[in-house]
Amino acid sequence: MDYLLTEEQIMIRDLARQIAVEKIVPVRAELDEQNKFPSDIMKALAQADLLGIYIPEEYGGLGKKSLELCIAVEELSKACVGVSTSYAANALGTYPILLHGSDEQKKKYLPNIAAGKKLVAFGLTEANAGSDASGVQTTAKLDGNEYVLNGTKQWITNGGEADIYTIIAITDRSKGPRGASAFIVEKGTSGFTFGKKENKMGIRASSTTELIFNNCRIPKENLIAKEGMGFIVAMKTLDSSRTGVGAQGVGVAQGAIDEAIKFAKQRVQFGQPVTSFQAVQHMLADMQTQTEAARALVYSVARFIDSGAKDVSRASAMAKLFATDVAMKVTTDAVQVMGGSGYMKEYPVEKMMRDAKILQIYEGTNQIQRNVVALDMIKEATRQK
Ligand code: COS
Repeated sequence: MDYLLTEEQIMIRDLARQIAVEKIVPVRAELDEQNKFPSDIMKALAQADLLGIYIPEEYGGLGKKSLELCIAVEELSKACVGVSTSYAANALGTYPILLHGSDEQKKKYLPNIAAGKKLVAFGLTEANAGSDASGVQTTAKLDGNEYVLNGTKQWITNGGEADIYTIIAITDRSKGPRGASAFIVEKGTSGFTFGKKENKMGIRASSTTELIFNNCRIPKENLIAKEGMGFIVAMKTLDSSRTGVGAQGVGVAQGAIDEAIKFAKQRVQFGQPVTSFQAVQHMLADMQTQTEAARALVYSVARFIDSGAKDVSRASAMAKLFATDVAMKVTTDAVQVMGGSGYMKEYPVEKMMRDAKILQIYEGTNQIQRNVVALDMIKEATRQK
Protein backbone atom coordinates (compact mmCIF):
# COMPACT_ATOMS: atom_id res chain seq x y z
CA MET A 1 0.00 0.00 0.00
CA ASP A 2 1.23 3.46 -0.85
CA TYR A 3 0.23 6.03 1.77
CA LEU A 4 1.63 8.88 -0.34
CA LEU A 5 4.16 9.81 2.31
CA THR A 6 6.29 12.89 1.67
CA GLU A 7 10.05 12.64 1.26
CA GLU A 8 10.52 13.88 4.81
CA GLN A 9 8.08 11.31 6.18
CA ILE A 10 9.95 8.55 4.34
CA MET A 11 13.22 9.88 5.72
CA ILE A 12 11.84 9.75 9.29
CA ARG A 13 10.53 6.23 8.69
CA ASP A 14 13.86 5.02 7.32
CA LEU A 15 15.82 6.63 10.14
CA ALA A 16 13.60 5.03 12.81
CA ARG A 17 13.77 1.71 10.93
CA GLN A 18 17.55 1.83 10.83
CA ILE A 19 17.79 2.46 14.58
CA ALA A 20 15.25 -0.31 15.19
CA VAL A 21 17.19 -2.85 13.13
CA GLU A 22 20.70 -1.87 14.19
CA LYS A 23 20.21 -0.89 17.82
CA ILE A 24 16.98 -2.37 19.12
CA VAL A 25 16.63 -5.84 17.59
CA PRO A 26 20.04 -7.04 18.85
CA VAL A 27 19.26 -6.14 22.50
CA ARG A 28 15.47 -6.40 22.82
CA ALA A 29 15.49 -9.88 24.39
CA GLU A 30 18.09 -8.79 26.94
CA LEU A 31 16.20 -5.58 27.80
CA ASP A 32 13.04 -7.68 28.25
CA GLU A 33 14.78 -10.30 30.36
CA GLN A 34 16.56 -7.75 32.56
CA ASN A 35 13.68 -5.26 32.85
CA LYS A 36 16.15 -2.63 31.68
CA PHE A 37 15.47 0.93 30.48
CA PRO A 38 16.95 1.51 26.99
CA SER A 39 19.13 4.55 27.84
CA ASP A 40 21.56 4.03 24.94
CA ILE A 41 18.72 3.68 22.44
CA MET A 42 17.04 6.84 23.73
CA LYS A 43 20.38 8.61 23.20
CA ALA A 44 20.59 7.26 19.64
CA LEU A 45 17.03 8.47 18.98
CA ALA A 46 17.96 11.89 20.37
CA GLN A 47 21.07 12.06 18.18
CA ALA A 48 18.91 11.29 15.15
CA ASP A 49 16.61 14.22 16.15
CA LEU A 50 13.71 11.80 16.58
CA LEU A 51 12.82 13.00 20.10
CA GLY A 52 11.73 16.36 18.73
CA ILE A 53 9.71 15.27 15.69
CA TYR A 54 6.47 16.94 16.83
CA ILE A 55 8.05 19.94 18.57
CA PRO A 56 7.94 23.23 16.60
CA GLU A 57 11.18 24.34 14.93
CA GLU A 58 11.28 27.52 17.04
CA TYR A 59 11.87 25.27 20.07
CA GLY A 60 14.49 23.13 18.35
CA GLY A 61 12.24 20.35 17.08
CA LEU A 62 11.62 19.10 13.55
CA GLY A 63 8.29 20.93 13.40
CA LYS A 64 6.35 17.89 12.22
CA LYS A 65 3.10 16.53 13.61
CA SER A 66 1.16 13.41 14.62
CA LEU A 67 1.61 11.48 11.39
CA GLU A 68 5.41 11.74 11.48
CA LEU A 69 5.40 10.75 15.16
CA CYS A 70 3.14 7.77 14.39
CA ILE A 71 5.45 6.66 11.56
CA ALA A 72 8.46 6.67 13.90
CA VAL A 73 6.51 4.95 16.69
CA GLU A 74 5.35 2.23 14.27
CA GLU A 75 8.92 1.46 13.16
CA LEU A 76 10.23 1.28 16.72
CA SER A 77 7.27 -0.89 17.76
CA LYS A 78 8.02 -3.39 15.00
CA ALA A 79 11.21 -4.12 16.90
CA CYS A 80 10.21 -3.58 20.54
CA VAL A 81 7.13 -2.06 22.17
CA GLY A 82 9.06 -1.60 25.42
CA VAL A 83 11.38 0.83 23.67
CA SER A 84 8.57 2.51 21.73
CA THR A 85 6.65 2.98 24.99
CA SER A 86 9.60 4.84 26.54
CA TYR A 87 9.77 6.93 23.37
CA ALA A 88 6.03 7.62 23.01
CA ALA A 89 5.54 8.34 26.75
CA ASN A 90 8.05 11.13 26.29
CA ALA A 91 5.64 12.77 23.84
CA LEU A 92 2.67 12.03 26.12
CA GLY A 93 4.40 13.88 28.95
CA THR A 94 5.32 16.76 26.66
CA TYR A 95 1.84 17.38 25.19
CA PRO A 96 0.49 19.27 28.25
CA ILE A 97 3.32 21.81 27.82
CA LEU A 98 3.09 21.87 24.03
CA LEU A 99 -0.72 22.22 23.92
CA HIS A 100 -1.39 24.35 27.00
CA GLY A 101 1.93 25.68 28.34
CA SER A 102 2.79 29.38 28.49
CA ASP A 103 5.45 30.87 26.20
CA GLU A 104 7.86 30.90 29.15
CA GLN A 105 7.21 27.24 29.92
CA LYS A 106 7.66 26.28 26.26
CA LYS A 107 10.91 28.24 26.01
CA LYS A 108 12.22 26.74 29.24
CA TYR A 109 11.37 23.09 28.61
CA LEU A 110 10.80 22.26 24.94
CA PRO A 111 14.34 22.82 23.57
CA ASN A 112 15.85 20.35 26.06
CA ILE A 113 13.06 17.86 25.37
CA ALA A 114 13.52 18.20 21.60
CA ALA A 115 17.25 17.63 21.97
CA GLY A 116 16.67 14.58 24.16
CA LYS A 117 18.62 16.19 27.01
CA LYS A 118 15.60 15.83 29.27
CA LEU A 119 13.11 12.97 29.26
CA VAL A 120 9.48 13.46 30.21
CA ALA A 121 6.67 11.52 31.90
CA PHE A 122 2.93 12.12 32.31
CA GLY A 123 1.41 11.60 35.76
CA LEU A 124 -2.36 11.16 35.82
CA THR A 125 -3.06 7.61 37.06
CA GLU A 126 -3.42 6.80 40.74
CA ALA A 127 -4.50 3.76 42.75
CA ASN A 128 -8.12 4.97 42.64
CA ALA A 129 -8.00 6.99 39.43
CA GLY A 130 -7.50 4.72 36.43
CA SER A 131 -10.41 4.65 34.01
CA ASP A 132 -12.05 7.17 36.32
CA ALA A 133 -9.52 9.88 35.57
CA SER A 134 -11.42 12.50 37.54
CA GLY A 135 -10.96 10.45 40.73
CA VAL A 136 -7.46 11.89 41.27
CA GLN A 137 -6.62 12.31 44.99
CA THR A 138 -3.21 14.02 44.76
CA THR A 139 -3.59 17.60 45.95
CA ALA A 140 -1.85 20.86 45.11
CA LYS A 141 -2.37 23.75 47.53
CA LEU A 142 -1.17 27.26 46.83
CA ASP A 143 1.02 28.57 49.66
CA GLY A 144 2.51 31.97 48.89
CA ASN A 145 4.44 31.67 45.64
CA GLU A 146 4.49 27.89 45.68
CA TYR A 147 2.14 24.97 45.20
CA VAL A 148 2.52 22.15 47.72
CA LEU A 149 1.86 18.70 46.25
CA ASN A 150 0.84 15.64 48.27
CA GLY A 151 -0.16 12.21 46.98
CA THR A 152 1.02 9.20 45.01
CA LYS A 153 0.86 8.53 41.28
CA GLN A 154 0.85 4.92 40.11
CA TRP A 155 2.13 3.05 37.02
CA ILE A 156 3.87 6.07 35.54
CA THR A 157 5.81 5.27 32.37
CA ASN A 158 9.35 6.72 32.35
CA GLY A 159 9.04 7.09 36.15
CA GLY A 160 12.50 7.56 37.66
CA GLU A 161 14.09 7.97 34.21
CA ALA A 162 12.40 11.22 33.23
CA ASP A 163 13.64 14.64 34.32
CA ILE A 164 10.33 16.48 33.79
CA TYR A 165 6.90 15.31 35.00
CA THR A 166 3.55 16.77 33.96
CA ILE A 167 1.23 16.04 36.85
CA ILE A 168 -2.52 16.28 37.35
CA ALA A 169 -3.50 17.24 40.91
CA ILE A 170 -6.59 18.57 42.65
CA THR A 171 -6.65 22.24 43.54
CA ASP A 172 -10.35 22.39 44.50
CA ARG A 173 -12.06 19.12 45.36
CA SER A 174 -15.53 20.70 45.52
CA LYS A 175 -15.48 21.33 41.75
CA GLY A 176 -15.17 17.69 40.54
CA PRO A 177 -13.25 17.36 37.23
CA ARG A 178 -13.19 21.19 37.07
CA GLY A 179 -11.15 21.22 40.28
CA ALA A 180 -8.10 19.52 38.76
CA SER A 181 -4.99 21.38 37.58
CA ALA A 182 -1.85 20.46 35.66
CA PHE A 183 1.71 21.12 36.88
CA ILE A 184 5.32 20.68 35.85
CA VAL A 185 7.49 18.99 38.48
CA GLU A 186 11.21 18.50 37.97
CA LYS A 187 13.15 15.48 39.18
CA GLY A 188 15.25 16.40 42.20
CA THR A 189 12.61 18.71 43.71
CA SER A 190 12.55 18.23 47.47
CA GLY A 191 9.59 16.05 48.54
CA PHE A 192 9.40 14.24 45.17
CA THR A 193 10.58 10.62 45.19
CA PHE A 194 9.96 7.42 43.25
CA GLY A 195 8.35 4.23 44.53
CA LYS A 196 9.05 0.71 43.40
CA LYS A 197 9.72 -0.17 39.78
CA GLU A 198 6.97 -2.48 38.54
CA ASN A 199 7.72 -6.03 37.35
CA LYS A 200 5.52 -6.28 34.25
CA MET A 201 4.25 -8.98 31.88
CA GLY A 202 5.51 -7.08 28.83
CA ILE A 203 7.04 -3.76 27.69
CA ARG A 204 9.76 -4.60 30.20
CA ALA A 205 12.25 -2.27 28.52
CA SER A 206 10.11 0.61 29.79
CA SER A 207 10.26 1.90 33.35
CA THR A 208 7.01 2.01 35.34
CA THR A 209 7.08 3.45 38.85
CA GLU A 210 5.13 5.30 41.48
CA LEU A 211 5.68 9.05 41.93
CA ILE A 212 5.46 10.09 45.56
CA PHE A 213 4.80 13.71 46.53
CA ASN A 214 5.31 14.54 50.18
CA ASN A 215 4.97 18.28 50.80
CA CYS A 216 6.68 18.79 47.44
CA ARG A 217 6.94 22.54 46.83
CA ILE A 218 7.06 23.83 43.26
CA PRO A 219 7.04 27.44 41.98
CA LYS A 220 3.56 28.68 41.14
CA GLU A 221 4.86 29.41 37.61
CA ASN A 222 4.83 25.60 37.10
CA LEU A 223 1.03 25.60 36.86
CA ILE A 224 0.05 24.72 33.27
CA ALA A 225 -2.80 26.84 31.85
CA LYS A 226 -5.12 27.90 34.68
CA GLU A 227 -6.32 26.34 37.89
CA GLY A 228 -9.26 24.06 37.08
CA MET A 229 -8.00 23.25 33.57
CA GLY A 230 -6.21 20.03 34.59
CA PHE A 231 -8.87 17.56 33.46
CA ILE A 232 -9.18 19.24 30.07
CA VAL A 233 -5.36 19.33 29.72
CA ALA A 234 -5.31 15.59 30.50
CA MET A 235 -8.12 14.76 28.05
CA LYS A 236 -6.65 16.88 25.24
CA THR A 237 -3.27 15.27 25.87
CA LEU A 238 -4.80 11.80 25.57
CA ASP A 239 -6.74 12.85 22.46
CA SER A 240 -3.40 13.80 20.89
CA SER A 241 -1.46 10.75 21.96
CA ARG A 242 -3.88 7.83 21.60
CA THR A 243 -3.30 7.62 17.86
CA GLY A 244 0.34 6.93 18.72
CA VAL A 245 -0.76 3.93 20.77
CA GLY A 246 -2.61 2.80 17.64
CA ALA A 247 0.69 3.18 15.75
CA GLN A 248 2.35 0.97 18.35
CA GLY A 249 -0.33 -1.64 17.61
CA VAL A 250 0.30 -1.41 13.87
CA GLY A 251 4.06 -1.76 14.41
CA VAL A 252 3.97 -4.77 16.70
CA ALA A 253 1.37 -6.49 14.50
CA GLN A 254 3.56 -5.99 11.41
CA GLY A 255 6.65 -7.13 13.30
CA ALA A 256 4.86 -10.32 14.32
CA ILE A 257 3.64 -10.99 10.77
CA ASP A 258 7.16 -10.55 9.39
CA GLU A 259 8.51 -13.06 11.91
CA ALA A 260 5.67 -15.54 11.34
CA ILE A 261 6.00 -15.61 7.56
CA LYS A 262 9.79 -15.89 7.71
CA PHE A 263 9.44 -18.90 10.02
CA ALA A 264 6.55 -20.53 8.19
CA LYS A 265 8.39 -20.43 4.84
CA GLN A 266 11.18 -22.63 6.16
CA ARG A 267 9.14 -24.82 8.54
CA VAL A 268 8.52 -28.16 6.79
CA GLN A 269 5.72 -30.48 7.90
CA PHE A 270 4.13 -33.35 5.97
CA GLY A 271 6.97 -32.89 3.45
CA GLN A 272 6.26 -29.26 2.54
CA PRO A 273 6.69 -25.74 3.96
CA VAL A 274 3.71 -24.88 6.17
CA THR A 275 3.07 -21.80 3.97
CA SER A 276 1.73 -24.25 1.36
CA PHE A 277 -1.21 -25.10 3.65
CA GLN A 278 -4.31 -23.04 3.11
CA ALA A 279 -5.00 -22.99 6.87
CA VAL A 280 -1.77 -21.06 7.38
CA GLN A 281 -2.22 -18.93 4.23
CA HIS A 282 -5.66 -17.76 5.40
CA MET A 283 -4.32 -16.83 8.83
CA LEU A 284 -1.50 -14.80 7.25
CA ALA A 285 -3.93 -13.11 4.87
CA ASP A 286 -6.26 -12.10 7.69
CA MET A 287 -3.36 -10.88 9.82
CA GLN A 288 -2.05 -8.64 7.05
CA THR A 289 -5.50 -7.38 6.02
CA GLN A 290 -6.36 -6.42 9.61
CA THR A 291 -2.99 -4.73 10.10
CA GLU A 292 -3.34 -2.78 6.85
CA ALA A 293 -6.82 -1.63 7.90
CA ALA A 294 -5.39 -0.52 11.25
CA ARG A 295 -2.54 1.33 9.54
CA ALA A 296 -4.95 3.09 7.17
CA LEU A 297 -7.11 4.21 10.11
CA VAL A 298 -4.15 5.35 12.23
CA TYR A 299 -2.62 7.35 9.34
CA SER A 300 -5.91 8.98 8.41
CA VAL A 301 -6.72 9.91 12.02
CA ALA A 302 -3.19 11.34 12.39
CA ARG A 303 -3.77 13.39 9.24
CA PHE A 304 -7.14 14.52 10.62
CA ILE A 305 -5.46 15.67 13.87
CA ASP A 306 -2.71 17.38 11.86
CA SER A 307 -5.32 19.26 9.82
CA GLY A 308 -6.07 21.25 12.98
CA ALA A 309 -9.46 19.66 13.61
CA LYS A 310 -10.85 20.79 16.97
CA ASP A 311 -12.61 17.69 18.25
CA VAL A 312 -10.55 14.57 17.65
CA SER A 313 -11.63 12.50 20.69
CA ARG A 314 -13.77 10.04 18.77
CA ALA A 315 -11.30 9.59 15.92
CA SER A 316 -8.27 9.04 18.14
CA ALA A 317 -10.22 6.65 20.39
CA MET A 318 -11.25 4.64 17.29
CA ALA A 319 -7.67 4.47 16.01
CA LYS A 320 -6.37 3.35 19.40
CA LEU A 321 -9.02 0.73 20.05
CA PHE A 322 -9.08 -0.77 16.56
CA ALA A 323 -5.33 -0.94 16.00
CA THR A 324 -4.57 -2.32 19.44
CA ASP A 325 -7.30 -4.97 19.29
CA VAL A 326 -5.79 -5.94 15.92
CA ALA A 327 -2.32 -6.05 17.53
CA MET A 328 -3.50 -8.47 20.22
CA LYS A 329 -5.18 -10.73 17.69
CA VAL A 330 -2.36 -10.64 15.14
CA THR A 331 0.44 -11.26 17.66
CA THR A 332 -1.53 -14.16 19.14
CA ASP A 333 -2.06 -15.57 15.64
CA ALA A 334 1.66 -15.17 14.87
CA VAL A 335 2.43 -17.39 17.85
CA GLN A 336 -0.16 -19.86 16.51
CA VAL A 337 1.33 -19.88 13.00
CA MET A 338 4.73 -20.66 14.51
CA GLY A 339 3.29 -23.33 16.82
CA GLY A 340 5.58 -24.54 19.63
CA SER A 341 8.44 -22.38 18.34
CA GLY A 342 6.27 -19.28 18.62
CA TYR A 343 5.80 -20.02 22.32
CA MET A 344 9.54 -20.19 22.97
CA LYS A 345 11.74 -17.26 24.00
CA GLU A 346 14.14 -18.21 21.21
CA TYR A 347 11.80 -16.32 18.84
CA PRO A 348 10.50 -12.76 19.37
CA VAL A 349 6.77 -13.36 18.86
CA GLU A 350 6.01 -14.54 22.43
CA LYS A 351 7.40 -11.17 23.61
CA MET A 352 5.39 -9.33 20.98
CA MET A 353 2.22 -11.04 22.24
CA ARG A 354 3.04 -10.10 25.86
CA ASP A 355 3.89 -6.53 24.81
CA ALA A 356 0.71 -6.13 22.73
CA LYS A 357 -1.56 -6.75 25.74
CA ILE A 358 -0.77 -3.43 27.44
CA LEU A 359 -1.86 -1.51 24.32
CA GLN A 360 -5.46 -2.54 25.01
CA ILE A 361 -5.11 -1.23 28.57
CA TYR A 362 -2.95 1.90 28.86
CA GLU A 363 -3.88 5.46 27.83
CA GLY A 364 -7.46 4.38 28.50
CA THR A 365 -8.69 0.81 28.24
CA ASN A 366 -10.36 -0.16 24.98
CA GLN A 367 -13.62 -0.29 26.94
CA ILE A 368 -13.15 3.41 27.81
CA GLN A 369 -12.35 4.13 24.13
CA ARG A 370 -15.67 2.51 23.15
CA ASN A 371 -17.43 4.71 25.72
CA VAL A 372 -15.79 7.80 24.19
CA VAL A 373 -16.84 6.75 20.67
CA ALA A 374 -20.41 5.79 21.60
CA LEU A 375 -21.07 8.88 23.75
CA ASP A 376 -19.81 11.12 20.95
CA MET A 377 -22.04 9.32 18.42
CA ILE A 378 -25.06 9.77 20.70
CA LYS A 379 -24.21 13.44 21.26
CA GLU A 380 -24.02 13.98 17.50
CA ALA A 381 -27.29 12.16 16.87
CA THR A 382 -28.98 14.26 19.57
CA ARG A 383 -27.67 17.48 17.97
CA GLN A 384 -28.96 16.45 14.56
CA LYS A 385 -32.46 15.62 15.85
N1 COS B 1 -11.63 17.15 25.44
C1 COS B 1 -12.06 18.26 26.07
N2 COS B 1 -12.89 18.20 27.14
C2 COS B 1 -13.28 17.00 27.58
C3 COS B 1 -12.87 15.80 26.97
C4 COS B 1 -12.00 15.92 25.84
N3 COS B 1 -11.55 14.84 25.20
N4 COS B 1 -13.41 14.76 27.61
C5 COS B 1 -14.15 15.29 28.61
N5 COS B 1 -14.07 16.63 28.58
C6 COS B 1 -14.73 17.58 29.48
C7 COS B 1 -16.22 17.41 29.43
O1 COS B 1 -16.82 18.17 28.42
C8 COS B 1 -16.62 17.88 30.82
O2 COS B 1 -16.63 19.28 30.81
P1 COS B 1 -17.74 20.10 31.65
O3 COS B 1 -17.33 19.99 33.07
O4 COS B 1 -17.66 21.50 31.13
O5 COS B 1 -19.06 19.43 31.36
C9 COS B 1 -15.48 17.45 31.70
O6 COS B 1 -14.34 17.31 30.83
C10 COS B 1 -15.76 16.14 32.40
O7 COS B 1 -16.08 15.18 31.39
P2 COS B 1 -16.86 13.83 31.66
O8 COS B 1 -18.06 14.11 32.55
O9 COS B 1 -17.08 13.13 30.37
O10 COS B 1 -15.78 13.05 32.56
P3 COS B 1 -15.78 11.61 33.13
O11 COS B 1 -15.27 11.69 34.51
O12 COS B 1 -17.08 10.92 32.88
O13 COS B 1 -14.60 10.90 32.27
C11 COS B 1 -13.59 9.59 30.53
C12 COS B 1 -14.57 10.72 30.93
C13 COS B 1 -14.02 8.22 31.03
C14 COS B 1 -13.56 9.61 29.02
C15 COS B 1 -12.19 9.94 31.09
O14 COS B 1 -12.18 9.82 32.49
C16 COS B 1 -11.09 9.07 30.53
O15 COS B 1 -10.57 9.32 29.44
N6 COS B 1 -10.68 8.03 31.28
C17 COS B 1 -9.54 7.22 30.90
C18 COS B 1 -8.31 7.85 31.43
C19 COS B 1 -7.10 7.26 30.84
O16 COS B 1 -6.90 7.25 29.64
N7 COS B 1 -6.23 6.78 31.73
C20 COS B 1 -5.01 6.21 31.29
C21 COS B 1 -3.90 6.76 32.07
S1 COS B 1 -3.22 8.15 31.44
S2 COS B 1 -1.72 7.46 30.47
